[in-house]
Amino acid sequence: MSIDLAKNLYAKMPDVLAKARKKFGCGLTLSEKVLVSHADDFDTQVWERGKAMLALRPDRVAMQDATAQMAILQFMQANKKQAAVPSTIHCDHLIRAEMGSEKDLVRAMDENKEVYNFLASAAKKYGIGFWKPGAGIIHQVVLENYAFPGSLIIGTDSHTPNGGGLGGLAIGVGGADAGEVMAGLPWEVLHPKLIGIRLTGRLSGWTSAKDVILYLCGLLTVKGGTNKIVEYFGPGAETISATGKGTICNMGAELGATTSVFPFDQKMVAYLNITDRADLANLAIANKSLLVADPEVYQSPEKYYDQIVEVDLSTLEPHVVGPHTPDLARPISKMAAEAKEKGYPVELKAALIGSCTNSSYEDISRSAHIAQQGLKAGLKAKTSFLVSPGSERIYHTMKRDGFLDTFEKLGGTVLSNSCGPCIGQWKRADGVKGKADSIVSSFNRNFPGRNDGISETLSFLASPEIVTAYAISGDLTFDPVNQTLKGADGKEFKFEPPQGEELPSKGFAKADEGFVAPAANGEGLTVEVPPTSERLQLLQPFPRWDGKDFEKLPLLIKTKGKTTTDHISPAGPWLKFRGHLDKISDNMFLGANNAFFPEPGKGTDVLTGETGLTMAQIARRYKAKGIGSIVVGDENYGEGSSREHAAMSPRFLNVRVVITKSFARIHETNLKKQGVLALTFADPKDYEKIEQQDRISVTGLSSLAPGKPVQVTIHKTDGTALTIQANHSITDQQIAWFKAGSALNALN
Ligand code: MIC
Ligand code: SF4
Repeated sequence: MSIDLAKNLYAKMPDVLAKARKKFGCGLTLSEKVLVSHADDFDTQVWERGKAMLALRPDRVAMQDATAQMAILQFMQANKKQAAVPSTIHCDHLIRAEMGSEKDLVRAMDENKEVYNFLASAAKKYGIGFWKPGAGIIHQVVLENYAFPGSLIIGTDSHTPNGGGLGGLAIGVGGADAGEVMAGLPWEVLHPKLIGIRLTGRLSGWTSAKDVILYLCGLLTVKGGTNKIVEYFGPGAETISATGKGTICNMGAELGATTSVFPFDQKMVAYLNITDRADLANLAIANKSLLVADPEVYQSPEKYYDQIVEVDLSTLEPHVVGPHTPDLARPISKMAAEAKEKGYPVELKAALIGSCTNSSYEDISRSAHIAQQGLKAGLKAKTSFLVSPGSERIYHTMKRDGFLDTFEKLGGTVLSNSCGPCIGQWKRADGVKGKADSIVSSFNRNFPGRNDGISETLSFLASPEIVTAYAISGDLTFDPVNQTLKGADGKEFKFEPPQGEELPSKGFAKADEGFVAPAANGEGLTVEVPPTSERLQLLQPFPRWDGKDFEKLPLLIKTKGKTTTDHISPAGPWLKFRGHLDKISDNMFLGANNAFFPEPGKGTDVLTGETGLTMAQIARRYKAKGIGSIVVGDENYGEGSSREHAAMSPRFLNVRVVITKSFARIHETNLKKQGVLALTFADPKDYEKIEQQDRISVTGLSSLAPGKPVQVTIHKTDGTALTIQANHSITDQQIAWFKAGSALNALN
C-alpha cells in the first residue's frame, strides 16, 4: 500500500483539528479527529451528535464478493471511467466449506466462475484491486494491508470496523454507498454519538480480547451501539494486541455500533512493522498526537463521551454468548447451570474456530496450546472441529509453525481462507432439519440458521481457545477454567491456561498472496456479464415516485420479534444469486416470523385469501396487479449485516413502505437508498394495532420534510379507520432519492 494516503491525511489534520477545537470549544476525542479531518467541507458542515448528517470523504472502499456484485452493478450505472478512491474487492464469501481447503477452492473457482470473472474484469477496468478467491477474508486482508491509524474506510460488510484495531474508523455500508463514493460523491452518515469504554487492568489466563466484546454485547445489547461510535481508551487498551483490538472492533458490529476504534499505540506499531509497513509505523509515531484523543478528554472522559463504561480486564471472566443472539451472555462458569435450567442440548456437535473475527496469530497459537494439551492427555476432538484461517499469511504461518498439524492431529479440518461456515456455506454432514442441537464457534454472529441452515440449531460463541477446549470435551457444561477432564488413561487432568504469542517471532510466512492489480488504463476493457447468466443481471432503474400518496396498500408481512437481514434475505444457498436481483428476491423474508402465520417466511395473499405462500410469491402477485405493499417490523429491524438485498428485494417486489418500532443503521440507509419509505411508529404500541387484513395509507407525501411526522391511516375490514403518526429520519437529499425512485436514479 502506498503511504501517500496517510502522509496527505496527517499533513492536513493539524489545521482542521485546530478549527474543530475552536468550533466545538473543547478538546477532541479520537473519533471526532477522524471525522472532522474527513469532512467534505468542514466549514459548512453542521456538527451535532445524533442529529446532523455528515458528508465525509473516505480514504478507501473495500468490498467482499457477495456484496461487491451489487456495489459494482450500481457503480456501473454512474458511467465513470475509474473508481474515484482506492478500492479493493475480496473473494471470500462464495467458497463452500465441505471437503477441506484445496478441493473447496477448486470447486468454488468452477461454480462461481461467472461471478469471479465479472468482479475481476470490473476491477481491472475501473482501477480496483482484486484479491482472488482463497486470498483471505476481507477484514483480515484489510487489516494486514490497508487499515492505518486515523483512516476512514468504508466497506460493504458490517464487520468492516475490524480496522479500528489499527486506530482508524472503518465503517460497514451498503453497496449503493460504496458505488457512490467510488463515483466520486461524498459519503453520508448520521453524526454518531460516542460511547467511551475505559479499560483498566490486563487480560490474563483464559480471558482474551474476545471476552471484552462478548461481555459488552451482554451489557449493551444488540441495539446499544446504534448510531454510536464505541471508542476505547485507558491503560488497559495499551495492553491488548492490535489483532485483539481488531476482534473487539469487529464484533462491535453486534452492538449495532456505527464503528469502534482504539487510539494509536505501540501494539499497532508492532503490527504495522510485522506486516511490512515500518514506514507507516514511523509516520504514525511522528504524528501520534493526531491519532489519539486530546489529553483533556482522557482526564475527564465523562465530559466528552455520551456514555461511559468501565471494564477491568484483570477481573473479566471468559464469556459464552448465545444461542440465537450475540447479546445473551454469561461467564463460562455460569454456563452449566443455565444450560440445565433452559434445557439446552449439552452435547456439542461442532466446534469452529477462525473467521474474520478470530484468526490472528495470537488466537491460533493460544488455541493450538490447548489442542496440544488435549493431545498430550491422549484425547481428540469429540465434536467435528473446523478451522477457518483469515488469510494466506495466517495460513502459511500456521502451517510453518506446526499449528495446522496440531489441529489436524486433534481431528480438525482446515478450511480455505474464507467465510465458509460463518456465512452458511457449510455442508454440515450430521445436521438434521427440525432437530435442535448445539454448536459453538469463535465467530461473531449466531442468528438462527446462520451457519448450517437449520433454524433449530443452538449456536454459541466464545473465544477460539475456549471453543478448542469445548471441542475436546464435547460438552457445553464443561468449564475448562475451573473443571477437570478425564484423559485417555482415565486420570483427571486440568488444562493449563492458554499461552500463545501475539505475533510470530519469525515473522509472517508468505507465499503468493493472491492480489491482482488493476490495469493502468482500463478504458478499452469490457466488464464480463454473460447475457444468459443465472448469476448476474444488469440492473434496471426502479420507477420514479408517481407523486401520489400510498392509498390502502395491503400488508405484506408484520414481522414478529428479531428480524435480522438473515431473516429478510438469508445467505447460505442464496449467496449464489447476489448478483441477480430477480432470482435472489425469491428468498425475501424466508427466515422471518410472520405475526399472522405459524411458519416462518410464509403468509396469505390477502387479496385472494390463498394462504401458505412465500412472501415472494405473494409480493409478485401484487406486483403483477400493479399494487404496492407495506411491511411492518419490530425492534431493531434489519440488524446484522450490510447486505442491501434485504432492501433491494422488497423494493423490486413493490414494497413501498416499511414501518417498524426501530431500525438498525445500515439497513435503514439501505432502504432509503433504494427508494423505500422507512418509517418508525411514533408510539411503538401502535405496532399492536396492525392486523392482517388492514389496508394502510401513508399520506401527505408531497409535503414530506425532514423532521415532520407522516400520517398513517389503518383501514379496518369493518370499515372503520384509525390514524396514527409515524416518524422518520429522512433528510432533504433522501427525499430526493425517494422521489427519484432510488439514490442512484437521483444521480443520473
Ligand atoms: C455477514 O457476516 O453477515 C456478512 C455475510 O459478512 C454480511 C454481508 C453479506 O451479507 O454479504 C455483513 O456482515 O455485512
Ligand atoms: Fe465472513 Fe463471517 Fe466475517 Fe461476515 S462475519 S465477513 S461472513 S467471516
